[in-house]
Amino acid sequence: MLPRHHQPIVAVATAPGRGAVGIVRASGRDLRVLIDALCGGALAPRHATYLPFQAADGSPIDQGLAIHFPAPHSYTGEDVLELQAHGGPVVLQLLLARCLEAGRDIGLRIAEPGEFTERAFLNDKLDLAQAEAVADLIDASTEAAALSASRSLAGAFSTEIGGLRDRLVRLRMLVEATLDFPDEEIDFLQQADARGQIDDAVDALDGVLDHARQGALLREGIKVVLAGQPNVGKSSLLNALAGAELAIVTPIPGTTRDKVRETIQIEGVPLHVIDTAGLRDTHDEVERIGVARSWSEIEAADAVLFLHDLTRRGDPLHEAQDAQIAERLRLDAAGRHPRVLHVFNKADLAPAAAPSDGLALSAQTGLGLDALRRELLQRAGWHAQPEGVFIARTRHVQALRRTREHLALAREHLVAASPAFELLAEELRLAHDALGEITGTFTSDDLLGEIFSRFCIGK
Ligand SMILES: Nc1nc2c(ncn2[C@@H]2O[C@H](COP(=O)(O)OP(=O)(O)OP(=O)(O)O)[C@@H](O)[C@H]2O)c(=O)[nH]1
Ligand SMILES: [Mg+2]
Repeated sequence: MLPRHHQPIVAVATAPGRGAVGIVRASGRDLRVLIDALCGGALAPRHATYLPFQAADGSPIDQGLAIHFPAPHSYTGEDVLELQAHGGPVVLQLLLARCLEAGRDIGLRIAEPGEFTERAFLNDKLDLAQAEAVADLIDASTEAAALSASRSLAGAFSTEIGGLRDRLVRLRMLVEATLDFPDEEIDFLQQADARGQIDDAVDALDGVLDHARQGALLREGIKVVLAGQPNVGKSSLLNALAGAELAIVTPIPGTTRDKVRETIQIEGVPLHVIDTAGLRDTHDEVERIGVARSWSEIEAADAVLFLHDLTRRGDPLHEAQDAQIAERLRLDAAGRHPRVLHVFNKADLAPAAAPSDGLALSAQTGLGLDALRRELLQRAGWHAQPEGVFIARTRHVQALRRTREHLALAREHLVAASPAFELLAEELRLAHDALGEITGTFTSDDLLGEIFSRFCIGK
């Protein structure tokens, strides 16, 4: 623990602005001084007491509920005091200032973002994956994301990680024990079916990895860029997907100059859809900057919808320009690329011309939009029922992948013609460490700082 972890902290826990109730929360090893000063004496543990919050001269700042959660039975595991006052910004600032004044002698200071949850983590109230789920629950942009964050917070993800960890611990104990008996190493490991155990661990890990990927998708979504020549209907498609008139649509080619971004959800999976300026060579300075931005969005996209105008199919100029874009998108000879989906728009005007190598739709009538949504979900890699998913982050997926790599190397050492048992033991240790990063058993202070700094203040 760092010195700052020993200092008592205080913050307004409710969102800024006016509200029926506003909460000031303090946490520290011993908050008696603060409680006496503001509440006029000790409080019954975990009971709401209605009382005046006292200023230094004894006059009331506000009347409200005070609750004392004595350590260790609190959110942070420390002494926690919660003051529920009227939810006006000025009242809450007055209360906060009064707390700081009354707590000066015990070193009370304003909490940094996420510091309450960080303490809960440091005091083993939550593991790191659960602490992250707290932030994800607060930040959830869809119902499915919120419910899955709630499952992670309740420990669903941590339990799966715990199961994997137990397997690794058993394997490590087995291998380390054999290191003490060099002559019988091979027999010993064969008898215990070490290889079978590694294979089982990899299978179990793949299951968790799949769940975590789905959870990360639910939390982070994917970035979908609408690209194509001017006037093919990119902005119309964005508006149709979003169900709102977000981007300007006109029959004039080159309407969109800057990117327009909107997050939509399909079955609870957030898709960050970006409409871009139509791709063409132009002498217009503004449009040229727009086109450059389009390309940088395309490069950073998880999926690119390459739009074509069905009514202009066969038009040599249109086809030649599409071919130029295709080249820059690095499509193969058959016009394919894993990230690129061909979308043929304006199907309402050319119903017979729907090609087989993409989706035909009409941004104007909505024809074919459902098929596009299904295709996008599939491309995103979504195949779960949202009810069973727990939230996860890219960080978790990466740690699981690293665990898997070390297990694969461990297996290679085990099955080698002349097995290197020290290296096998080392790979298992590295696999164990990588797994521990998820729940925070092995996590650097830098990473912790990074994770908690993204929380809101007071949480
Ligand atoms: N009939 C029909 N017209 C469409 C459809 N989609 C778009 N349009 C029309 O095509 C024209 C261009 O649409 P936009 O959505 O502005 O096209 P864009 O690709 O964003 O064009 P730029 O911003 O210039 O690159 C407008 O007149 C739209 O009304 C469609 O599905 N059917
Ligand atoms: Mg446009």
